[in-house]
Amino acid sequence: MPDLFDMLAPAAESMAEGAMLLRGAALPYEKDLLAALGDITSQSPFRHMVTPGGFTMSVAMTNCGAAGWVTDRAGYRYDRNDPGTGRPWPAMPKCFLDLAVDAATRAGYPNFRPDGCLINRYEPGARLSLHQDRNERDFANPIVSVSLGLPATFQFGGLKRNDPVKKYALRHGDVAVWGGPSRLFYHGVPELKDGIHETVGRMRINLTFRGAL
Ligand code: MD3
Ligand code: FE
Repeated sequence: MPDLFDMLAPAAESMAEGAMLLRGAALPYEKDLLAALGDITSQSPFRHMVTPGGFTMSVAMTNCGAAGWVTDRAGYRYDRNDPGTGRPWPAMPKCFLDLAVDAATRAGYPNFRPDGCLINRYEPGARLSLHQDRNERDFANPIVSVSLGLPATFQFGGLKRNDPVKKYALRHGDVAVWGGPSRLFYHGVPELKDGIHETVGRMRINLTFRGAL
């Protein structure tokens, strides 16, 4: 039987085959997510990582869960330890896991159990150029993303870098699930516009839940 939350949730919007946008789905979790985020970043702070090509990323990152995504001159990979602290990444908070599993279930992936969450922090001007996410072991797992704070434009293309891109506004509380054919689609975020969000401040935070290992 659907609970009150399901009944009040707006219908999922399809972005592409396998990709669903759940507007506002993180809003009931907002307070818990922001508190848990503070715990995580006190243990594993945001940092600007370096790409294999030697560029410092404008997006600052950290991770929680068993596996964290990292990049340095040696390449892109998942690591059980935070290279900054030498210790395991902070555990995945229950509210993170609950939201990811709930969203994946609503999008048609009831068996998804993420083992890592990459946390991206965009300050005004930060951007993420068009890329594919292909460091995960099994592309049958979807990726769940949660947007918090300032709104961003999200660019979503196809399997080839030169495929035409669609643009979506991703706002505070929006959750998207990327599976099936869309799992390997190129995507990116152009420069974040300046602004101040009333609960998150002068930044955008994006959580991406992954089956990494
Ligand atoms: C579509 N993050 O962390 S979230 C990333 O807003 C990343 O921080 C962006 O791309 C951000 O890798 C976009 C939406 C997203 C995340 C992963 C995807 C869309 C995706 C993987 C495959 C297809
Ligand atoms: Fe990505």
